[in-house]
Amino acid sequence: MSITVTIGEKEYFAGIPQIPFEGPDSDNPLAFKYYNAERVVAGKSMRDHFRFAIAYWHTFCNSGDDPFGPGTQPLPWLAGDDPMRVARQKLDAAFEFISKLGVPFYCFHDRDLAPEGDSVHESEKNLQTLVELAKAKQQASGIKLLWGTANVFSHPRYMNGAATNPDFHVLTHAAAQVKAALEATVALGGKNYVFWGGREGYFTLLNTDMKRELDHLAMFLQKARDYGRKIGFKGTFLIEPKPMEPTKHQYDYDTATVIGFLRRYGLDSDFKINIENNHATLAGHTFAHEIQTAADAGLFGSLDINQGDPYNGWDTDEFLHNLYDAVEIMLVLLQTGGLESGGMNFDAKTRRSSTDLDDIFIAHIGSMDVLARALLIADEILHNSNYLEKRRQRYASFDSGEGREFEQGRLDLTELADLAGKWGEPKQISGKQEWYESLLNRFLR
Ligand code: XLS
Ligand code: NI
Ligand code: NI
Repeated sequence: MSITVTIGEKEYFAGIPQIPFEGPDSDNPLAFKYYNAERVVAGKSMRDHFRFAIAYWHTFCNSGDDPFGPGTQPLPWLAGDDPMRVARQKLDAAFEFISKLGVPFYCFHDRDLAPEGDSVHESEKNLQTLVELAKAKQQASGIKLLWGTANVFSHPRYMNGAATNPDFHVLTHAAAQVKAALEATVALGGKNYVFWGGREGYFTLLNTDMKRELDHLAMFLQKARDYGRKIGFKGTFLIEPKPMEPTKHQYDYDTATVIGFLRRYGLDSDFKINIENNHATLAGHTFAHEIQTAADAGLFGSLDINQGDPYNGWDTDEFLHNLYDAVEIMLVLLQTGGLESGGMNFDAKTRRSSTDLDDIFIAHIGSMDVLARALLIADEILHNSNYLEKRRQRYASFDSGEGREFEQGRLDLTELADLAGKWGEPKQISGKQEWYESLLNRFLR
């Protein structure tokens, strides 16, 4: 399953060939040092461990603007005044980039792919036109769609929310967009469909009926699910939690909150969770914690792979480059069965001051390598150390005798209390945190 380089009307990344694997000794910034798609680790190729996907919005639509200044990165495919022409140029650039990088998947919002028109109908037509072109590009390159989604947060009409907007009229526009984005996802064979509730939240409870808004959100998701299934979508619906930004309090705060929501409204057999590292940081959790929480609930879906900055409180969407964190993630993924129909979507952008076109390649290659290296390290820790045995031993008192009976529900509170009286004060047992941390560091090589 290899990817064929696909160039459109114009070659945007001229001089850059398909990125080769050259191994850890290479100093070529445009080569992989660790990511070798065919290499099998723990019974699976690296391609299947990661299922990397390129985020259309950051990589092809965003030229580095921030609240304090305009874009700095001259992206040649965004030049021109005709929005449909620009959309076609963007598609050319996207498939050239993704195929040269050799990545198997991509992800988009409706508005990344095609511009909004003057009416609901015209917006739908624009999207359909681009979907047909994208279909041909997918066929020519072998690249597939990991997920589609609708951008129901940028347009000013969504300033008070989309599915949770207090004005029903606004909700209907969100429905029109989600309907068209679901159709696009089905037409392109998307494996998943994502809901990130950008403006689904509130700034002050004084003007907010939270219960009613959450009921509306759930109803909206149920109707989206029903429509998706009706038009033949067999994939997974995903909710992407984020605690804040743009709203002060977002309803999909973190993985645990979303698990509760899905179960409360009976959505947990169609929906799973798409976890983003930077959002975990904002919620005060590690990425590993969020993945473990979702996996333990049987609701782990997919990943938005990036990293935030622990020193400030917003979504900086940096390319993941921290090896230690990457190892923790891969340890969890290897133990929980990993990505099934999910993937690792680069919801990340190059820094505003990284203005060369090849910086986009360097950024993605860097992240793919750090994750591939982390996979090798995590696999070694699991196979060539006593890590698992040591952790299992911590719980040995539940493996037999009364501990076992407790796990089986056969001891009541009085019987438990009697044991405390009989056994007296427990012997102190070290948690050995530094031992575990040193072990991980010993394998970082
Ligand atoms: C924003 C979100 C967004 C989703 C897709 O913070 O991460 O990019 O991934 O709508
Ligand atoms: Ni995201
Ligand atoms: Ni984000």
